[in-house]
Amino acid sequence: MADFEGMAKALQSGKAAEVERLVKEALAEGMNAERILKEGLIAGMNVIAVKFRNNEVFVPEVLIAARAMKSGLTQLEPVLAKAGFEPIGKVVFCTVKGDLHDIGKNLVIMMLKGAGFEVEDLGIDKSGEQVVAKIKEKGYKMVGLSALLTTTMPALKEVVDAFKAAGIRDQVRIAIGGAPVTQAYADEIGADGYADDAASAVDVFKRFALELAKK
Ligand code: B1M
Repeated sequence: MADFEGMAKALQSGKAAEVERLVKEALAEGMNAERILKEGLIAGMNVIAVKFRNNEVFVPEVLIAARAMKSGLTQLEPVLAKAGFEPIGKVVFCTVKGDLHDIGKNLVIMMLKGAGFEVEDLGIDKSGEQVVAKIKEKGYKMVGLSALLTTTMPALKEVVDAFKAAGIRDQVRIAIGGAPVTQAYADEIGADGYADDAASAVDVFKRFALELAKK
């Protein structure tokens, strides 16, 4: 029987090799990959997300847990792809034009992946046109944007405006975040959501997924 609890605990402690071993063992004994993902890896990451929100763990612990999650995901991905596993949502994420900060973005992306989202990471310094092009190419409907500088906050609006200019603003949900960003700013520029940390970002994208499923 697969050791889901052991997997979740090893992930929380950042024991990447242990997670990899337990996932491999579970697959070898024929355990369903989706169950391993949900009951082992995502379950472990959810605990970290809650602790992070409550200031019980901090950025280094989250990054170490995320690395352990990645080692498990690497084992699962080929099996999940073959089985046609449907993520709960698909997101294009980047840091906006002029901004090179990516630690927070990477953390949010790791949490999103940990929660079962598929994320296309466009990287840093990306314009509205680049985000629109990627959304069109992939057919995704959710966008996450990070800005860490007051001087690059206007670039968040430029992405929202690029979707308007492309005539597809109503087809996508856009969430923004980053240290200087606020809910008031999100409202001002017409973004659909704002999150002040990685755990809240997961909640925002879960809300988006529900809204889009109803459309
Ligand atoms: Co820069 N930098 N930096 N920096 N840097 C800040 C942001 C700054 C506040 C430092 C300071 O002066 N006190 C300041 C900005 C001031 C301002 O605009 N108000 C600043 C500055 C001025 C600069 C430069 C201009 C410095 C210079 O060259 N003169 C320059 C700009 C470069 C550029 O981007 N064009 C610069 C450069 C750099 C480094 C390259 C050296 C490095 C970045 C390395 C990297 O990211 N790979 C760096 C760093 C490390 C910082 C600080 C120290 C740390 C940022 C960080 O990673 N925090 C930062 C000071 C600080 O924040 N205390 C600072 C940890 C991270 C986990 O938090 O990114 O906030 P954060 O992400 C959080 C939330 O904000 C949220 O979730 C994350 C997890 O909880 N979140 C989202 C983030 N994105 C989200 C998106 C979402 C949702 C939530 O979407 C839905």
